[in-house]
Amino acid sequence: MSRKKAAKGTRSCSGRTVKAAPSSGLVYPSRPAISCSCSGEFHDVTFKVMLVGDSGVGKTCLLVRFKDGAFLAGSFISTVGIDFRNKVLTVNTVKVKLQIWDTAGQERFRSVTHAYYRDAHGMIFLFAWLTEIHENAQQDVVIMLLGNKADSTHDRKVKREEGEKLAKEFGVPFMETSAKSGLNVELAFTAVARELKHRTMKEPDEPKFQLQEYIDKEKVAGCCRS
Ligand SMILES: Nc1nc2c(ncn2[C@@H]2O[C@H](COP(=O)(O)OP(=O)(O)OP(=O)(O)O)[C@@H](O)[C@H]2O)c(=O)[nH]1
Ligand SMILES: [Mg+2]
Repeated sequence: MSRKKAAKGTRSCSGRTVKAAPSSGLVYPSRPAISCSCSGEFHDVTFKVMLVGDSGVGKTCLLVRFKDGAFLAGSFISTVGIDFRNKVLTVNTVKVKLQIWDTAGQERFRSVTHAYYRDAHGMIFLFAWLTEIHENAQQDVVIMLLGNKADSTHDRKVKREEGEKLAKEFGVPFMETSAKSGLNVELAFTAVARELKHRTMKEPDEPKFQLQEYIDKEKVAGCCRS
């Protein structure tokens, strides 16, 4: 397998303790725990996926929507440093654990969060940081671009067409999401899990998983109500 090694067959629970950044030795607790990521659920394979993007684009909300099915309304509490949650998905009978890292978008944390990119298997970008993908990520990392806040014309900063253009330029898949309504949130993470699982556990005669095709088939078009 050409991929970076994924941890296989563990039953252990990694807990919610945030690891120190490899280069800085710092530990950054984030907003108070909403639920414990320690499910202890059995899984066959684990992948590390990063959520990256400017402050306020909705990374934490997207993760909470995916993990807990809820929307964090109310005042915006910016993430401090980095945090992670685990979620186990079933992909063709294989239990895939995604360890999803929620990075802080604020400039002052970038050196800390960059340290975590290196061993990531997947990266989900919520606009704006695409140039950094190629500087910091491994060659074979799975990348996806999301335009979040598709529920609102007021809050979203980038139009769908701009997102599509940007994604085309960088050759990465793109879709619109909304942490608020839940639009395409499950799909975004599932698509990354499927691609990673396929790359890692591909049968010799199995056709290549087409990530963009899968997204195009499954995604729901965004709407513009606020
Ligand atoms: N309308 C709308 N608002 C959203 C959506 N996702 C997030 N928000 C709001 O956007 C603000 C920022 O959301 P966060 O998820 O905390 O942003 P973040 O990207 O984690 O920001 P940092 O932690 O600073 O990097 C909050 O006020 C959310 O309520 C969405 O899909 N639709
Ligand atoms: Mg955040």
